[in-house]
Amino acid sequence: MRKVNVLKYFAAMLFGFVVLSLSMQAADSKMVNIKTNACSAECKAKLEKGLKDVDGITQSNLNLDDHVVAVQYDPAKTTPDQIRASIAKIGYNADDVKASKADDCSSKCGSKKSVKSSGCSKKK
Ligand SMILES: [Cu+2]
Repeated sequence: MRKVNVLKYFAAMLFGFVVLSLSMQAADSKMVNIKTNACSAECKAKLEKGLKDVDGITQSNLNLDDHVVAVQYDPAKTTPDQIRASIAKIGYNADDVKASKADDCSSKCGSKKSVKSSGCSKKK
């Protein structure tokens, strides 16, 4: 009998913990969509890899069709403006923030949609 009660207690604890951690996760992360000029698989890899190293960013995914990067972040650690600045530093325009280095892969794509699947370093 006692054993059953202990099991129930642990089950309730576990359930409570799961609910708590899920709600904390939801409260701790926000999403922001940022328009970039990144357009190729090469850009995507570079941008997502760069954002992965930024403190407060938990996840990012660039959509190559509309050039919008969806960034999941911790609002206690960073802000959309800081994320835009980080994207500009990596080498891409982010909404109104221009990339800090113009000579980038992104300046070679942009015009042609066909660049999408190939790398930007490829000569036209
Ligand atoms: Cu590119």
